[in-house]
Amino acid sequence: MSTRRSPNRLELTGAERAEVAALVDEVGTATHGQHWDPLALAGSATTHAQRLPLRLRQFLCDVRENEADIAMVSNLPIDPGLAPTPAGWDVAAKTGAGRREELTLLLVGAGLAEPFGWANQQDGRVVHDVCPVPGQEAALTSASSEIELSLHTEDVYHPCRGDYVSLFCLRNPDEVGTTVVRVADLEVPQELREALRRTEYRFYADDSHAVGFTTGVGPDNHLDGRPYERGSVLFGPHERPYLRFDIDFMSAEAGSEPTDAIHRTQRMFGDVVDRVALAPGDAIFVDNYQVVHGREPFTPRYDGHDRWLKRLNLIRDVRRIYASSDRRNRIIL
Ligand SMILES: O=C(O)CCC(=O)C(=O)O
Ligand SMILES: [Fe+2]
Repeated sequence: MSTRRSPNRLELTGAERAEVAALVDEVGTATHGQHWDPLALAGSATTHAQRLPLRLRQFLCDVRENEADIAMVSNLPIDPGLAPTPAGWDVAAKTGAGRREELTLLLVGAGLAEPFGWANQQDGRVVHDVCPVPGQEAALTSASSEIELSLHTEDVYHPCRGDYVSLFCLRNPDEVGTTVVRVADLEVPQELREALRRTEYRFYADDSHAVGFTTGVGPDNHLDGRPYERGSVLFGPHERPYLRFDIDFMSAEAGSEPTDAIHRTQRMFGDVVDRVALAPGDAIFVDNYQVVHGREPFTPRYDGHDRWLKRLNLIRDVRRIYASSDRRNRIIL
């Protein structure tokens, strides 16, 4: 890992790692045996998480209470017989590649907040796979590789977007960096701050949700036809504001002050961007209200040894999802 400013970090001891591995195996066997049902597991993960090592639970509570913007847990268990990196999330879903690690992330994540998913993302899976996919090298999703994934708020368009996005690293042989910008590191001039608090920005569904809507073609109207929400870029407490941003999936009226503010903000990111090269066994918890994240470009291998992360979205109160729906389900439709 290399960072300009180190995040809150807890490195598990060998004994703690073994405790986590034993809990994962016990929960995996006791609750489901051969039948893999992460959605049901997500519903009981908070209870199971109470049996994680005490130091880990305290660390996660501290992160939550103090609104730490980035937190990292290292030395989590990885199965020595881990499957080759799959060629996409659908392959992982079919073959069960990295299931034990999915459960590890579910349990540790549930120590911080509540797991949830999206019906139109990775087929409604709760834990996602992030790996390079042949043919998607230049996509605007986490399946990309050869282009930079621009700094973004996860699921920027949605009022129930995660409070945290968590990424658990299973492989990262070329030490490819996850990029991060903390809102706390931005020195935003007063007039720009005011422009960013205006509420006329549009935030659109990104390409990972691109199911069930047709979009315009071409760089200028690729957002046409997508669901969007209006809102501000900066919001919340003045002394510690929250941020919502994704240059690829937001807009404001052409030629307006907000459009200028979007581009100024994107340029400011360049001055304070940091990188974290996750190593196997690292799980990072990125506060999706205080940090935008992305990824450096890399050359995919497609030989089973590629970079591979498991990803889990976490919300502080899953009832916000129930209340915005007519079903008691943690998968957002
Ligand atoms: O690959 C990464 O490091 C981050 C990808 C990403 O933005 C995501 O999975 O949400
Ligand atoms: Fe992301």
